Amino acid sequence: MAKLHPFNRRDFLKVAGAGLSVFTLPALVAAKTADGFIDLRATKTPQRLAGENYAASNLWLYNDQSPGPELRVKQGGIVRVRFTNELDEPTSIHWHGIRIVNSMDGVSGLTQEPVKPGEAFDYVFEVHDAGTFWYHAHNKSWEQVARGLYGSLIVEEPQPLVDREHDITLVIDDWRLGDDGTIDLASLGNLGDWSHAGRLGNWLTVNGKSQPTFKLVKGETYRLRLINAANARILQIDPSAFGAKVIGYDGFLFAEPRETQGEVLAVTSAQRVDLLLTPDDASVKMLNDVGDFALQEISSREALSIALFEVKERKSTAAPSLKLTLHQNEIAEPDMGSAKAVSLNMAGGAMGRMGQMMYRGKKMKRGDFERTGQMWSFNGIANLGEEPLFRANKGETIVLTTDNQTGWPHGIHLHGHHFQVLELNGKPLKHRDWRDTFTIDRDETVKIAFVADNPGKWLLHCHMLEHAAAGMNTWFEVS
Ligand SMILES: [Cu+2]
Repeated sequence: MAKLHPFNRRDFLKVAGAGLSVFTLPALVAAKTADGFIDLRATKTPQRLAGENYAASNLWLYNDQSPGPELRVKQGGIVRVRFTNELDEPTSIHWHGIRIVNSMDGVSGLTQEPVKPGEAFDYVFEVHDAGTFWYHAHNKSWEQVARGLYGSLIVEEPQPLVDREHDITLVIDDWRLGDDGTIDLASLGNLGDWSHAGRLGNWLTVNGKSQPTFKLVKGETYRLRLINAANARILQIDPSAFGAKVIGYDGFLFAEPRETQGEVLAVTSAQRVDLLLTPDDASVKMLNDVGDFALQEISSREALSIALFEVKERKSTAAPSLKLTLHQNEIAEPDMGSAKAVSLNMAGGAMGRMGQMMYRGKKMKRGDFERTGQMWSFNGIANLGEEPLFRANKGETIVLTTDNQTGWPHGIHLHGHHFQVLELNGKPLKHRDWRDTFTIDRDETVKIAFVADNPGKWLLHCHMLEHAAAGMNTWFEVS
């Protein structure tokens, strides 16, 4: 895996010492239109990524912000977004993890026509589940997301776990910067990335900043919402290193907080992890003697700090009280007795078994990859076929067994539904967590189950966006 590092250590340190360290929350509220819609625009925005000594990158952002404005809504509320496309190419917005009405899912070419340059589209949908979600472009995602078209979507519980001041979203991205410190646009669409691990970056940001510092108060409890917005990078973290407990994945909270005790947590592209953290002397691996600590990415030998946390002594005597009941979203349990079994064989990619592969009804031949960009397949078919992977009647339980015969890990995202992860390599998992994206390593088999209760045509794809572009896409229909 390409090494993730500050773009240039010396410059990085200069930047870090120059006062970028105090983090301010991104703008929380986007402007509203006269008729009550959130005004969200895809904009072409020059922005510096590597620091003041480098030129601005040509980014595509929502409302000129990286990440886009955080959208917040109460559970059961209605999201109303008037989206205007100010880019020179079509785009659409997917509301990742929301069990949404199909026509609002934002998948160009499947659930809507992409929004043309200069045109607008109203997204209106109810949010049934509370949790940590996000939104991002879903047309040519491999380029549009890489250039910055994403933001967080937080659905608040009726009684939030912590107050707003203790509720911190961290939208994490890895950008690929060139030698000049600007986003490497020339490598977008590089077929080497498409056939290998996807586009991995070399510059890590949280909420658009490199290694921001969050100020915490000792003894108070915080909720951290981690969102992996990277095109393809799997982030590896150890929440127990700073005393955090894991309370949920992909927006759905567990019944109880979980201690991970040194276990490495893989957070694949598009996945979210919610953590609960009470900084105190006993549990946190300190960075210094005043109790500061870091959230670190530990996939390479040299751990890299994603974000820093500065811990201050509490001034008042009482810490805010904490309601420790974790909110449970209502979701139908799979009925295993009457389930429909579906299998999904993943093949292709560099160093993998290609087998026989069909693309747009034709057998792929040697040399076709360079021409079509297609080299990954689900059940022998690259990209969306005429026929769905399966059809389900509304309310039917689907058990999907995925077998990864490629040489690479993947993160598979199911649209419109959350599922339970049942088994890994034939062994039942200790926790049947609800997710919308699951990780599958090479030679692994993962079994998931869900009730197909949301009518429409839905995408099922690898969320490593280059893999999706190069074939790892299919669809299913619920009627
Ligand atoms: Cu993949």
